[in-house]
Amino acid sequence: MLSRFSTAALAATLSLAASAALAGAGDYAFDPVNPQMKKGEDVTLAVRLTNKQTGKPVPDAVVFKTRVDMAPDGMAEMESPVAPLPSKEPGVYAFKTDLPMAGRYQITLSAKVQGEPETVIGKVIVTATK
Ligand SMILES: [Cu+2]
Repeated sequence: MLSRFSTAALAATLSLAASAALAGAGDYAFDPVNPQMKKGEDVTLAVRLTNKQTGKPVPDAVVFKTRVDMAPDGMAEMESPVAPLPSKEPGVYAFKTDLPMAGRYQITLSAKVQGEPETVIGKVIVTATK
């Protein structure tokens, strides 16, 4: 039978295990390099992937799915084509896309990070200006 103390210790152990399991994809954040940019065709959109625990950029991630649309302004159906561009800086991932009208665009990214079994999913918002 468990004493009150060992029950507490067990609970603590279980919650540690749970947070260790959760410490994964949520440890990474995508942020726009330029949160605001001019609208246009064939614009370069760059996002930075950071490890929130260390504050360091995360290089060599494989971004395998990217979607750009105007969901933040109620135009989720307004999707732009996206093509990857070579990275100029470790931890920065660049894409060629179209921002045809002024307003807010959401970039949804799915990435595989070295040593992280979970898929890292990021949503980044940039504003296109006239
Ligand atoms: Cu639109």
